[in-house]
Amino acid sequence: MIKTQNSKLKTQNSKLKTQNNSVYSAKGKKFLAFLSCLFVLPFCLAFLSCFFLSLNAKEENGSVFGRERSIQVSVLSNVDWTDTGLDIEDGQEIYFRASGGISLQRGNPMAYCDPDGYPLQTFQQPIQDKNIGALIGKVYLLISVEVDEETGEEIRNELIELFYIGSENRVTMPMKGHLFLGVNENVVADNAGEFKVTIYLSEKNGNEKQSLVRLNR
Ligand SMILES: [Ca+2]
Repeated sequence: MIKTQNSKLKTQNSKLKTQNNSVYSAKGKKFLAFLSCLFVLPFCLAFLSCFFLSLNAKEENGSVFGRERSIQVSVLSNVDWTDTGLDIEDGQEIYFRASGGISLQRGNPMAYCDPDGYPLQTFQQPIQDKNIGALIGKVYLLISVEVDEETGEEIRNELIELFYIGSENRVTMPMKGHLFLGVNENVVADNAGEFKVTIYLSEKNGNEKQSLVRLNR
């Protein structure tokens, strides 16, 4: 009987040791996790701070792509579209920064707006879900020109893509073509004023360099 009790006690002791070991093991893991947080978390925070500071530094230096060229374009509000002189590639990223102000109805002081447009959206404007009068862009690609045999009328097969810019925007070009800028309004003859737009083009790849070469011709 005594031997049996001893053997039971030994078994219980061994179970207790196992439990204690597992408790110590769990505590050890928690301690290691705590140490990891103590050293890794500040490192991560420092890395993120440096990253965002470098981004801010780029903005302060006026740099958008790291290496870029920029051109200035005056966008008159009383013409449909202003030719930027740029041929752009599908998927090319372009950064626009605009200033100035226009009147959407000459002589009406209430009709003034900046490149973000007047806070009104109508069905009679090129991009209907953006403010009327806002700065917008157009990519134009002429596919072919045909002549109607009966009427002699010229038929131009062309593709047009519009995109919103506003006062400042980085836009991925929706297709290859020629770049125009304008205001988001259809009735432009009664407008006055202009937007001053700086267009930033990355010099990181060959396609964008080609655009600049064509611009300088
Ligand atoms: Ca107008």
